[in-house]
Amino acid sequence: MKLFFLGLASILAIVGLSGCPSSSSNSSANYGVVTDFAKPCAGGSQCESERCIEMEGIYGCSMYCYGPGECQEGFYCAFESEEEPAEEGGVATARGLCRPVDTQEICSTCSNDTMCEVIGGFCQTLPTGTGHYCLMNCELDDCPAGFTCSAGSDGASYCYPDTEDCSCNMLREGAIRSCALSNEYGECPGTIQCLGDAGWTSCQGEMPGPESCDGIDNNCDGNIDEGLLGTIDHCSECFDECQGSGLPGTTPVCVEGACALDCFDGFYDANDNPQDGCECDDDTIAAHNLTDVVSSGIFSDCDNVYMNVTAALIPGGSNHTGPADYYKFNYENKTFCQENLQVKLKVYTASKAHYFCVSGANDTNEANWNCQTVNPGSTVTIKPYDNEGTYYIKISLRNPGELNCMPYELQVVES
Ligand SMILES: [Ca+2]
Ligand SMILES: [Ca+2]
Ligand SMILES: [Ca+2]
Ligand SMILES: [Ca+2]
Repeated sequence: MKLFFLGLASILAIVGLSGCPSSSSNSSANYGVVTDFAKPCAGGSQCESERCIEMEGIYGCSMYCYGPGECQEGFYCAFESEEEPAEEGGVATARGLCRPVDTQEICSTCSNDTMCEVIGGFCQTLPTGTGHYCLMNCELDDCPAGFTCSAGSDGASYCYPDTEDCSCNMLREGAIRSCALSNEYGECPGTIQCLGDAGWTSCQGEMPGPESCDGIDNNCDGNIDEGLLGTIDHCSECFDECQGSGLPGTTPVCVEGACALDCFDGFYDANDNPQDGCECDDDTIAAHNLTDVVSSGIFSDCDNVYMNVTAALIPGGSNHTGPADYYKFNYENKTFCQENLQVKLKVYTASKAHYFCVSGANDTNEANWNCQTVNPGSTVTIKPYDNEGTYYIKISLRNPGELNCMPYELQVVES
């Protein structure tokens, strides 16, 4: 056992440093049972034991002790460095002072013994580790649950935590610390909890996972459903899947949280319904400009050859109207027949208004052409002058933005 030969004056000086005035050393101290234990005090002179010590935030009168069980609940017999003077011829008796089993102070970090004074402890290292902690001395009393009395490197006996960890032991049960759970997907915060004698738990919490559309930040990068929400699989919300994938001429897109169709050239969402994609594809019968137009034939007067187009159309989507259709034909006035050249456009009732233009002979200036609106359910006939030459026809949708996938009927006749 290590003995401490500090004089009483030194002890009182330490008490004085901690704010408790020292008493005069008149040796009238009561070394036995006192009646004022834990009574608040301002100095040792107010205590029967002449010892006024810190007890969990206040100063109270303490008492001397000599072994286990002598101190009240919540206190223990902390070894004192001074021994009671021996009777004449007798042996000095090891003596302690009842000090609080202060769970905040036990196992707290320290750099010197003075920092351990509240529990009358000593600043020691643990058998494992390099930190210094306030440990109770167990020369005179038992260690609290979860602590075992064993000899330190200096030969004195100290209460070591069974967990060999001052941060978690029976006195720290329930303590919580933060930790991190990480894997290839990221790093999520978690907590570890002190289970008392069983030590710290492993890090508890959600493991990072691949981001899935669920309103949760699965990979803990601070963003919810990133890379998923706003795509065609999760457009306005999770699992709001945009229609049209795999349909001909159709690419579904999600634009600012709304599904839309990106139609290939020549394809149109003419029913404004993404379920069937860009279901309307334009015909290849007519040209889409004057340069590309191919002659539909040479007609002579009174030859009874009719141009009759029934499968061509001007497709129309809500924001994507098909191009105009152009035709041309040649007219020869051979026999001075009395018939009149006529160009007719019929628009079905279920279709939309069309715009219908026919040129004069050899007139490629569209501004000169004779144009008429053809409303649904009607037929408009344009009679160009019967001069010989090349005639042009242009057909378009009257009102861009109207939906249409209905063919028109175009005829060149004489009558
Ligand atoms: Ca995330
Ligand atoms: Ca998510
Ligand atoms: Ca459609
Ligand atoms: Ca067309």
